[in-house]
Amino acid sequence: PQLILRSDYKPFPWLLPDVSLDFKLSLEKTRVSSRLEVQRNPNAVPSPVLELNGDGITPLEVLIDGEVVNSWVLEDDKLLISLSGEAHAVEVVTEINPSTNSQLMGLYASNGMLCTQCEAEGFRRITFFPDRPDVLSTYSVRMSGDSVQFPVLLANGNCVASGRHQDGTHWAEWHDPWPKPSYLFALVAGDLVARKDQFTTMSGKNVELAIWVREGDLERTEHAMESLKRAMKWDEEAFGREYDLDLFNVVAVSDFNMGAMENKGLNIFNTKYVLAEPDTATDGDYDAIEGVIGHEYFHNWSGNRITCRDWFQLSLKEGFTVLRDQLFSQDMGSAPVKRIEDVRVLRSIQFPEDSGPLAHPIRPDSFREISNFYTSTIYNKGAEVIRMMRTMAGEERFRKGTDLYFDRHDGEAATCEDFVQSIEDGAGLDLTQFRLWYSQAGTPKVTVRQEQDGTTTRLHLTQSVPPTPGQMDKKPMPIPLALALFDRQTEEHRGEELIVLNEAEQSFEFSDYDAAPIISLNRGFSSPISIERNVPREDLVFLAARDDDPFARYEAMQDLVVSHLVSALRGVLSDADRADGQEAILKAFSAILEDSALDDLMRGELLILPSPAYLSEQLETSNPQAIHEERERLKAWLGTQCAGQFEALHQRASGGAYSRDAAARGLRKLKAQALIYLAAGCPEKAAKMAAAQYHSADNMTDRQSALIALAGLDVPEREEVLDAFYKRYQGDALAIDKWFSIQAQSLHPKAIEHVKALAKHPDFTLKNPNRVRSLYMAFAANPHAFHAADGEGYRMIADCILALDPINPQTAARFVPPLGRWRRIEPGRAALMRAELERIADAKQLSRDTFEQVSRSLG
Ligand code: BAL
Ligand code: ZN
Repeated sequence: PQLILRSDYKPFPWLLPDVSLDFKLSLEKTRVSSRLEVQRNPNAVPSPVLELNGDGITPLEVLIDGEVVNSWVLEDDKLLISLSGEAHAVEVVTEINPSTNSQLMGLYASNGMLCTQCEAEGFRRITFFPDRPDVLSTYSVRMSGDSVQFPVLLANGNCVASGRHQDGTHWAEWHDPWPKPSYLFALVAGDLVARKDQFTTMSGKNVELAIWVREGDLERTEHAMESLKRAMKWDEEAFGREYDLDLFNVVAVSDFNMGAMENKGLNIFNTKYVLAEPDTATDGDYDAIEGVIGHEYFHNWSGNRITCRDWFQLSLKEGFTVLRDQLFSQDMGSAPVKRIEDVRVLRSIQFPEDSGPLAHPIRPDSFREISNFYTSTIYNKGAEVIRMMRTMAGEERFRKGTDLYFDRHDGEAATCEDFVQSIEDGAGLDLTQFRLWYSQAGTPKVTVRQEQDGTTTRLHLTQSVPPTPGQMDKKPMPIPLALALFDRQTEEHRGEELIVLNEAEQSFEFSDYDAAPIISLNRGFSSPISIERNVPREDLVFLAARDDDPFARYEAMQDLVVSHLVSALRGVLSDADRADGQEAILKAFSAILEDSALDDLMRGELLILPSPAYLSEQLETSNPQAIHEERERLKAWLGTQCAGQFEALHQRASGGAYSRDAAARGLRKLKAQALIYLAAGCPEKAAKMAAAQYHSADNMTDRQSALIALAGLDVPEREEVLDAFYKRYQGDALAIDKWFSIQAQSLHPKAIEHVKALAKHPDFTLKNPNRVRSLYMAFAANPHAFHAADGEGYRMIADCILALDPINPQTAARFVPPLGRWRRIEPGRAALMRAELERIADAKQLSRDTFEQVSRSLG
């Protein structure tokens, strides 16, 4: 497959101001007639040929200005039409079979309904089109189909007409007045019902809201609707953005590659991010729904009104929209907890990506298959990069920058550079050097040395950005560091400061400290970097107990645990050191357990140990099973030492009536943590508590946390509760996904055998992405099972990739990164991982998606 370069960008030679599409809908044979009004683009190099992308389709008929013509050729899926004049009407007819579309890109059938997914390059599977984000058109869509099978017909924009034919079919016409690229096109036809509501915008316009689902799911849409209204209001207040159509539709589908999709006026969602009621959705699910509903809605401005010039600019819309959804969730709930959760995702997913073979800058320079670049780097690091600009500018000036961006580029297909320039101009910030964050991959490493000279404290900082594929030498980047210096005597600091490290080596001085202060650094995670510094254990214990920045408090706790576990894994921990390290962690733990000023959501957060993925990042190469064992050993020790406290905590947290307020959610989080530690330290007691919690639970959060604890234990209650869960939720796809993933990710020594058996379960199918992920993504994230020394786990993931690739390449390729980590794994396992990648590479007819990921991983 061809390598596409960012530097090759050229504007499309033709403009397509208006597009009309006519769909004769049927599950097996949908006929699509398109009419494109084309004009020469005065700002592009002229071409006598109109080049339209296609993918797996053939033209049945091509007309120019109403006449059937033969002046076209089909070349490698591209339809090349010769045009002589300045402007023409080009019509193309195609036929597609939605029911055999297992890739779930383009128009496909899901449980008897029809829906679309066009980002990034799915529209070309529906009709021939310049399927690139910088070609903006207004769309008129006519659909007709069986009125019993498809009673609801939806597309982007507003419904302008509808009616019935005498043969029992019906039709609807939709018009979207806002010019958009083809990736934002959407259509839905099916037997759906809606929760309807309204929203009045800040200028007083009324917007009809509807969330469309299968009939039995209507009860589960209240939270999504409330989240949507909150998101609409928040975007007006936080970013001055008002909704711009009379209608906003959301549709939930159970077969979906992504989480959701921001099609103009017609968001299509994975059911996972819409449906919630206490019996079926955890607190985490509720939060995720609020976040994703917000995210897709916010795209209406950051993505739709201003879209991307080309796919290299993906982070322009995704990084910014992730930041917007993060800030929204921070404002709706606990800001510190949300910040910690976001950093945890970054460190467990994006940091490993940035230090592996698939590392790429947030604005990549090349790709073969754009689907492979919907990554944590583009999304989460992209958000962090924009967050740094916000930190440096301050909220008010940052808002001036975003206002300018929205004003300046409304209606355009823009670039990351346009965004940075707008922030620079609007916020009054010099971002010359900062632009390197867009072009350099890799997580910067900052080393810190603290020196006390009389009453002067000096911080010597160095930075380096590690080499990544295709980028061996890096330049220093501006790294904003929020810090506070705690006076040892008063145990207070004199206020938070922001310093910016922008050289390879730099020193910062702080005066009037009689003794070396305790330094709280990178507060709020002001920069997405890793920090290397030797902080005395007692200072970390102090910060974990006392820092007024909640993130820094969490960080101190993490550092305490990470440094202990990493020393143990490096084999440099004497018995005495081990005992001292454990005691320090215990002291910090007890302070957290006992601190009456802490809210329980935050307390629960502080008790979560660093993830195995983050721990493995601290080592050049690692044995993931050894990391797992060392981490479990600490957990068991803490579980035993704090058994009484955890039991008391569990007791305190049990018994209250279900509520979704922060206090009740905090208690459920504590129950989950208590069971996790007790299961490690006192398994029999934990099994009884977990089974009792399961049976008395009135909500999914408590059921799930009980099941997670039990799934890892070899106790009689395990089977009993797993069966009870299955019977209770049989037929409820999202709940059964949890049943699969809890077992696949369990601590049970036989997890690998359980996964093999689950792959043969009648409810397992490779055709539904949620189900595949619930089994195999959970398994690939289970270090002790996936990294079994004999390579069985690697074989299973490779087999999954090979079986899934012909069905759904986009989803198959997402399973390659866990194997691609081989260079960071100890040599024995690395060889086994590499061998599996080579086995995949040798397969015939590999998709472009999987081919690219495997070849980069072997590279
Ligand atoms: N644009 C793809 C799904 C999302 O990021 O919202
Ligand atoms: Zn997005």
